[in-house]
Amino acid sequence: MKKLALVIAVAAVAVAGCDSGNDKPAAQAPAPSSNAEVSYAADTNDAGTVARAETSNDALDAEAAKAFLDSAQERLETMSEEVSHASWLASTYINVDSQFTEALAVERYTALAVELAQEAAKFDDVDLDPETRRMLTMLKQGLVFPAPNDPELTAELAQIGSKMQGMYGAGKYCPEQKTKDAEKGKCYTLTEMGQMMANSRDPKLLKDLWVGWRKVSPPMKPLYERQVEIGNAGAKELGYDNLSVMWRSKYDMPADAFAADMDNQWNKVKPLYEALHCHVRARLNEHYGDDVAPATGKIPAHLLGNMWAQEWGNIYDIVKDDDMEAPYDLTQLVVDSGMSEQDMVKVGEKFFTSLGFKPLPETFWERSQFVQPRDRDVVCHASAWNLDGKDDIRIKMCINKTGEDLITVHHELGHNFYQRIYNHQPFLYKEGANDGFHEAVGDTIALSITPKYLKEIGLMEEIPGADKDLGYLMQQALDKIAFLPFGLLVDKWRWQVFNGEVPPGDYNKAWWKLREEYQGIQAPVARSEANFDPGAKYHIPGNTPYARYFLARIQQFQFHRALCEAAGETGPLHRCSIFKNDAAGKKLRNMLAMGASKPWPDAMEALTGQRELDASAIVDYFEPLMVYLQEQNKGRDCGW
Ligand code: X8Z
Ligand code: ZN
Repeated sequence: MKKLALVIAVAAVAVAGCDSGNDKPAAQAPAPSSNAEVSYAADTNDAGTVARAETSNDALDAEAAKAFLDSAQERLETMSEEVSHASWLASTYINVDSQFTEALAVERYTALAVELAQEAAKFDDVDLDPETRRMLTMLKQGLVFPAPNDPELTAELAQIGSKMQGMYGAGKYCPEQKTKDAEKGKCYTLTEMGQMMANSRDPKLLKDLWVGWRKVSPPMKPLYERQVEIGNAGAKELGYDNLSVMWRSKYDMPADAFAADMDNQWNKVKPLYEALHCHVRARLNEHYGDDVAPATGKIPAHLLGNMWAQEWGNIYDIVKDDDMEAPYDLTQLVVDSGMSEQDMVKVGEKFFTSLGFKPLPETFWERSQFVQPRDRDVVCHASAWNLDGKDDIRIKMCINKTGEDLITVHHELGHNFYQRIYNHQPFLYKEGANDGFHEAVGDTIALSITPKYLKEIGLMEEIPGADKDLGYLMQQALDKIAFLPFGLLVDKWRWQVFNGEVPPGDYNKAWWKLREEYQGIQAPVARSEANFDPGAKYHIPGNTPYARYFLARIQQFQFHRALCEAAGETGPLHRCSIFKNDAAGKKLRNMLAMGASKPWPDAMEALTGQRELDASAIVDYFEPLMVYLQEQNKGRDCGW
């Protein structure tokens, strides 16, 4: 998700109008939990006044911590609502005024959040109950890019954020050559270029668009460099070695253990990726020939149907066997049904309400952005927002009538339904169990968009036979499996940048090293440090951490498996749909309502019975495809 980057960038989620707690004196705060009281009682006898004073100080500190948290949450809640509205404007009307307003709001919010985070650190040595300790820790970790305690740097950081976001959102490319599919003199938005990357099979145009879009980012490089510098200084003031450590510390385990778990999960799914890569490369070679798509080595990044080569579902037609008919073409179904962009969102809403979620509020329909406005620049990258921490939920998209966007609609709605179902939690817990959970909800639902489901909602007439399953799995793998190394490497790059391992002079080189190593792809033209290719991916200028998407790809299959079990489905996982299933709905709703109130393994356990990430679910789901790929790859020289 991108819960508005800037709110993500500064803290939890936007909320408003909490009831009380601000100036509550410590004595009126809720009673501190056991620790302080027990030790007070135990120490009163002969230790006399000293012990009494010490323990009562402890008790006072515990109470002070709670009072502080009450007040901090109320202040953040109020101010985050202000930031949300300013950021919504800046994302839906990109101009100097909206950017100015947003930067000012972010600056104020960041200053407050930093002040409170530093205040929270004063309780580090106080003996506190686990709940209070957890909240204080979350308060310290709430910022994505903390500023140091310096008004000028805080303002500079906020301005850089708004500026880069605006540069990305307003980015366009105007081809210099006329080609079959592109006109000379016309300027294309990223959304339009994305469609052309998906549908064109003209390698010349694909390369031109690939190179052209990346002209948006070199001017961002000095800004990014500075942003990292200031953010690192902010992280240090909060007690972290650097931003890399801070970013990796948000998963209820030590930072290095988190990075190790990511690698561990990757190693489990890597054979699947390597098999897919090998097969796709062979098919591209058959389609384009040696000059454009060599049979060995790394795949040229412009041929995979996506601007970043992160999901490959758009080249299904090139990859499939002649007789590998997919059970459906989702884009065709959307187009044939004649549905509008808003209807696509209604389809998504219906799935959630079938699981017992409350329908979306009227304001959602009034305030969301579904289509790209014709007369102004907006940030088209899909996102889901909760502006007031209650019911002012919205999505912001530039929807195309495609299967890909129907899935993205479900993804975004997953964020909104999650945000709404935990909106009774205190401010600091109005978050996903971790950010991977947030990204996984809508995707989990979308795994239930099976032929059986599509027939049930009237989009398909017949449920195809099992002979179409392989085509379905191939389509799914081209998106889900192809994404995994990309999901992993984006933050590997940022972590190296943050901890200084990669200096600014090597930004682009390090990016391509990771792209080549993990994805086995390569740039279609020579790159240098005059380019800043990471900046051409939304989440870099948008400051949205990316490890969450990798986690979500693993988790969503775990969630899907558990929900299908709850629904009593016994067939293959790829044929299971939980549409209208009460038991599955209840399980999902209960877990989501926890928000971030418990460490994520508790939430995972509530839904799946497991306390850990488990890649076996995704591996099992694709097992029949893996058998097919291994057969196909016999005699091929796989790897890169
Ligand atoms: O950014 C997104 C969502 C919004 S949170 C559309 N995604 C990542 C991306 O587009 O790069 C979803 C999949 C990965
Ligand atoms: Zn998302």
